[in-house]
Amino acid sequence: MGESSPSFDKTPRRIRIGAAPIVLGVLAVLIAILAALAVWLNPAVSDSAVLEAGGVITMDLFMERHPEEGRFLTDVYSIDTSRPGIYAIDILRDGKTYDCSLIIRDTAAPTASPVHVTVGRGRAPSPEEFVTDVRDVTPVTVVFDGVPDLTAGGDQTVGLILTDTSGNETRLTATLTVLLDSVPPQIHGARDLEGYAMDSLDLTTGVSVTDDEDPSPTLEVDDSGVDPDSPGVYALTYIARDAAGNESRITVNVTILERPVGYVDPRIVMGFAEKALEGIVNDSMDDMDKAYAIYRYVKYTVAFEEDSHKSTWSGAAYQAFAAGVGDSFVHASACRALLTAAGIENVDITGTSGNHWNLVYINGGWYHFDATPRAGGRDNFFLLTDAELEAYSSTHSGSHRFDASLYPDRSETSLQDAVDYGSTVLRR
Ligand SMILES: [Ca+2]
Ligand SMILES: [Ca+2]
Repeated sequence: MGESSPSFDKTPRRIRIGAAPIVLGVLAVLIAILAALAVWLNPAVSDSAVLEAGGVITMDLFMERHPEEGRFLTDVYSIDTSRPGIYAIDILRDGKTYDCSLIIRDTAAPTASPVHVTVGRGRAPSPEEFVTDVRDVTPVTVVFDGVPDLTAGGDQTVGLILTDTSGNETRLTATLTVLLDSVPPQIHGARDLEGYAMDSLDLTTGVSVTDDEDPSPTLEVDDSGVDPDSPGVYALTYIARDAAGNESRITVNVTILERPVGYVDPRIVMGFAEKALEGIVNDSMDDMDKAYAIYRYVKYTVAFEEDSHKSTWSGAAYQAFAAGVGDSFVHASACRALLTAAGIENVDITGTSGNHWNLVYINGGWYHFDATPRAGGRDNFFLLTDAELEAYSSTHSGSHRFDASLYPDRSETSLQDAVDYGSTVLRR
């Protein structure tokens, strides 16, 4: 039995010699499969990639290794990456073309800042009014999260939902203030206006607005229908609004006049008047002192001559300041400029004989004021009552008769005790 051992030993040796190439072949196949599997699991070019909306398409989305070796055959710059979707992209690498897909996803929710909204009764605000600075790569819709209560006055919190086209949501809150004021504001002092072509019209002096609730209602002037350079009659509208949105309107006529020959811009005249005032009044004077200084200034520096620019008061006043001579219209117009510059209310008055002088408001009443010098210079007309003026007028051919109904009511209290016409100052 022991002799049979050698033949027993040879048999497995033959088997081992013959099996070696098979094992190697199997290993080679296995390696090849593993290699193919590795390439399949981790290809040189991925057949799909994902990009967040708004991003930039780059080769490394498709190739982990050596993206510089790839080239886009598709014009990727023509793809709007703000639009989610699946896009076909061809890539060339190592002479081979790969058909790939780019998936653009929007996973970022919108961002925005809340806005405090104030409305009056009866106006329903839109949800969009409550947000500003809305950001997202896709369009965003805004809706209320619950309906605001427009019947409740005061502040309330309003919920808002912002949604992008991919369904990403952002919720935020804002404050809504509802004003229950329903009374429109009142406009005061609106009146018809008149001016000369090419001048800037002062549209708001003397016009004011008040409201029952709003401490600072707005005043708007709609002068879009006024052509200030062309003579004509135009409509101008004052529009007042309170915070609750209540509105009131007053429309007035603006008459633009042709500039007469020799027309002088009133602002030029007021410039002369302010300069003259500097030399004759000071802060220690009251209105009556100032009026007296103006009276004497015009009476003694503007000589009398039967000549004036009759067309406009500003032209006549200009003649007084520039030429220092003129008739009663020139004197009264110079007084108007000086009194106005001094802040003293005054009104032009024209007598039935064509004589001109002023009414001034002093010590709570209106008085006659006529600084036109008369022959001899002895006649004086500083703050006269109707009776005092008539005493002169009746003995001088009715020089100062006038239609009393056209002017403010005059005071009947004489101020003449204060006046010494020989003195440069009043008795006080
Ligand atoms: Ca988004
Ligand atoms: Ca109101």
